[in-house]
Amino acid sequence: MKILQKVLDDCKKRNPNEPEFHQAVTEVLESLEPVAEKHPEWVEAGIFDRIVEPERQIIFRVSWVDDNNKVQVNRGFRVQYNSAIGPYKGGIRLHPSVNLGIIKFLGFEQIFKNSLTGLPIGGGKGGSDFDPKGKSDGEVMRFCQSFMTELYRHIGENTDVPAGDIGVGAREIGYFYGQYKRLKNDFTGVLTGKGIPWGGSLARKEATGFGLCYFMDEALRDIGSTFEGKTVLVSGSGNVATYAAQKATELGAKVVAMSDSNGFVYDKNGIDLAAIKQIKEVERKRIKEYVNIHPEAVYTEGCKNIWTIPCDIALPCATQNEIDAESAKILLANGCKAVGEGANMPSTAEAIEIFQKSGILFAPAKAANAGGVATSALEMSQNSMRYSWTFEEVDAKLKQIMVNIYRNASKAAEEYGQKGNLVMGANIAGFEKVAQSMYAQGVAY
Ligand code: NDP
Ligand code: 2IT
Repeated sequence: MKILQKVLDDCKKRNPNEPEFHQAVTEVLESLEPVAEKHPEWVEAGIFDRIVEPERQIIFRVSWVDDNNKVQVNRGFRVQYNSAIGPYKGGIRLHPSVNLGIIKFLGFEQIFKNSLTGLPIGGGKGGSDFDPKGKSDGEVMRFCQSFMTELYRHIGENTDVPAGDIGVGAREIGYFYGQYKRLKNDFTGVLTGKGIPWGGSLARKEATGFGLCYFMDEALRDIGSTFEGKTVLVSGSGNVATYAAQKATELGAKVVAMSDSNGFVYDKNGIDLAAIKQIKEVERKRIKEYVNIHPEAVYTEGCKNIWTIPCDIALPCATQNEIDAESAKILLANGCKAVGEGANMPSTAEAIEIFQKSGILFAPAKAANAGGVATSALEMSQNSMRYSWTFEEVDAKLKQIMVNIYRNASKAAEEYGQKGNLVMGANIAGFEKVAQSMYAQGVAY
């Protein structure tokens, strides 16, 4: 890197001790070096310096009372990263590992992902170090209400529209929405992933996982392959993992393993998704319960070794940096031919390099998992129209969006002389529209 090295160095210096944020920014800036060469006017206008700095970062106390009447304190975050092409848009993550650096990496990625969808949404992300695991519904409700009691003043249907992420599903969105409406006395599309009776979009729940498979299907066809008859590993067993596994199965693949943060199950007959949904979605229990329903399946403690199972296609759908260099090498040695990232940044930089050098199909998160936020944007459109589309209508739009993202990322890679490099293609295609918009809108003096 020549032109953008200083941008990266300054960014790291200004944001110390945020390794995930540095990782995300490094990858994007490395991809954008040829764009900086081609567009000196963007360098001159400080587009690269500006895009790595969030427009606004909100950090707040979230205090709530647990079931034993004890006061608990968590920290809430909302990073409103970039609004050049639309209102800030991105999920809320509730997980004990959440800190400002994690929310910034996610918010930064979201800028480019949201741009790739072709829909008018800016980038943002939020969350808290609250751990929903083991909490009662009442405790989760009181936490969510307290979180929204501060957040409501910073968001709005034309300002910032949060949604779900790790630890935030239909239950949490319900509690957030109820509190927002109570405080604002306003029924608007301020959150997405809402329940269907109160403004949610059909197919939003399925969208990230389905979209990942639509993207992979299109990319596989380009290299003369399909999901048909393939053995697939899906890490995680939450929202993204469940519906990725369902669509991969519908497309003719056999999903043989899934995981949670404690371990993984291997079922050589193909994972029974009804059992997974019952255990994880309905009962909120651990994936190891699966072997009580299917005694022929094998449970292994520890989630990393899921990548040691031989497969044709790997779909990491749990969390960041879940595939390291060691796992990447094992996947390749076992014959893996394609990796599609459902989670955000699930492969380390070293793992990505290993996949790319091997020449297998590698589909990066910000392109491959954009179906969730794309369908969130479709939910916003339906809310604005006060109208709703059928499941089939939303699903068809989602499919077309994923095909377009694949084609645009492939085209950008080819234009810059890196055919097949979807990491670079996605970063460039996502960036260009945002850069044009920032350039046109000028700098505030
Ligand atoms: P869920 O909370 O529904 O599921 C997360 C799954 O990943 C669970 O199985 C969880 O296990 C596992 N997991 C979470 N953290 C860790 C960890 N530190 N180590 C190992 N396993 C872990 O979240 P989602 O399915 O919504 O999100 C999964 C990924 O997809 C995230 O990276 C998210 O950012 C990304 N994503 C989500 C979108 C969405 O629409 N929801 C859209 C695009 C990307 P356990 O049950 O034990 O906690
Ligand atoms: O990472 C993501 O794209 C999400 N968690 C979904 C964000 C959204 O606004 O639907």
